[in-house]
Amino acid sequence: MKLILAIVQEKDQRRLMEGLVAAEFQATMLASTGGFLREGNATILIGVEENRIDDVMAVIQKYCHVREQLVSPLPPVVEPVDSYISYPVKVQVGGAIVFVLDVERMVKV
Ligand code: 2BA
Repeated sequence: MKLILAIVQEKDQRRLMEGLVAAEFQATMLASTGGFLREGNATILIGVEENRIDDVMAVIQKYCHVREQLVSPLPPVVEPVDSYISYPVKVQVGGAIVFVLDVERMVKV
């Protein structure tokens, strides 16, 4: 068995969970925060048999989209704040960051 851990954008989380349930996968959603943007995202845990990993990936790809986001960099610590002009920069976020982990044992008691 494998544990798929997918970090997805807030905008995609609801439809992805619905898509997973419709495809008969069991999933748990945790609220999380990205370290770079400091914005809410969702971490979804999905326990699956190895032969269904590609099916889960297909559902994730269907519902998670790449988006561009503007970020205003913080002023450098050494410069006076009033002499610093910050230009927003674009970063690409998502579709999803996916980790696939080995599961030693799953027990339901
Ligand atoms: P954040 O850390 O908020 O990052 C949002 C997006 O900002 C990233 O999108 C990436 O395009 C950009 N970014 C991140 N760090 C950067 C940096 N030092 N310089 C420039 N741009 C940077 P994604 O790569 O799609 O990641 C989306 C979210 O997935 C991340 O949100 C983070 O919560 C999670 N994530 C990504 N890679 C991870 C990893 N290796 N381990 C754990 N979580 C990860």
